[in-house]
Amino acid sequence: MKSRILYGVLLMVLVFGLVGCGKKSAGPACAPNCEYKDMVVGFLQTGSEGGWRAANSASFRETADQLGLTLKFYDSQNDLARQVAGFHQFNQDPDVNVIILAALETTGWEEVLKEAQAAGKVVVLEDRRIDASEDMYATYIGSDFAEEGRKSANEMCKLLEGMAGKNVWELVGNVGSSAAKDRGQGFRETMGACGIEVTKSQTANWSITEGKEVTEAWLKETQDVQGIFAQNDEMALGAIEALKEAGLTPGVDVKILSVDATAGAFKAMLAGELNVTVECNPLLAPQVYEAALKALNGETLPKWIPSQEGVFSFDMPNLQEIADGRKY
Ligand code: GYE
Repeated sequence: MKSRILYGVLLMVLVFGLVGCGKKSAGPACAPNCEYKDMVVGFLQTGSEGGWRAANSASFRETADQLGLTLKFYDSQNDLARQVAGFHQFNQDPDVNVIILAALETTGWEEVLKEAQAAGKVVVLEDRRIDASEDMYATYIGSDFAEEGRKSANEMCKLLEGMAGKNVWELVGNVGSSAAKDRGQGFRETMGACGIEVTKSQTANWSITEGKEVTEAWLKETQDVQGIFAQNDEMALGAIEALKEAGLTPGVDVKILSVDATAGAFKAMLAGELNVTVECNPLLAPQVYEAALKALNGETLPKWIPSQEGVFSFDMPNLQEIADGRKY
């Protein structure tokens, strides 16, 4: 008798288990043999805030043409509400089977992610990570921003070696973004190794203009600063302008380090005004589209595929040659 009850229970678990696993909508008709030509991608880009972003957008546009997939490009104009609205729009679009998100901020995505899952859309995160359950997206492809912060602190320690004071000013990106949060965290984890103190820190929203304005205001308060850590190249270029207008020599009187390694940073390093730039690779589209196609065909992916990056300094002997060979 007991064995019959156990058998019945096991059978019910199996039946409800199979039915229950149908929570997600069925995949696309082409699966498991989808090709790039079958992909219709809704791409939610942050905006167009600087050189890194321009290179990132170009990577997605050019690679879409090369692979023959359909790209629906949505410019969120650096407005979070607009980016969420765009996500809703792609969830309602019957043609879109893949959504790629470069999230302006880490929070606020639960509703649209659930909507996408119910609609059977593949979601891939590029560039920026988000605070959401890993089962709500196929994978995240982007840099280890905390490692970029640690690299920045290590390089700043080298730049300030032997100096009595080690006061550093930090120009922060969009405060809600994973890039800003993690770079700041990584820098603070490592700066103590050489006695660096972050004496001023404020957002300049990734921009040249705000980088200059914030640095100008700080210089009116004090000139007791030995280094500036700018979380992207554009803010460093703004700080360089402010230092020059205050009669200081950037790269000499005040050491300057930034992140991204865009063309603007190489130009400033070649002029001796920027000391170091930590690379952050924007050319992510080939990896992202490949991962999206695998997910469309039902493959399970690692939840993070980190990009590989280097460090460049103004005193590298072949800096001009490196600059001439770069794509952005
Ligand atoms: O550093 C900055 C851009 O998310 C890594 O966003 C990207 C950052 C990059 O605005 O220049």
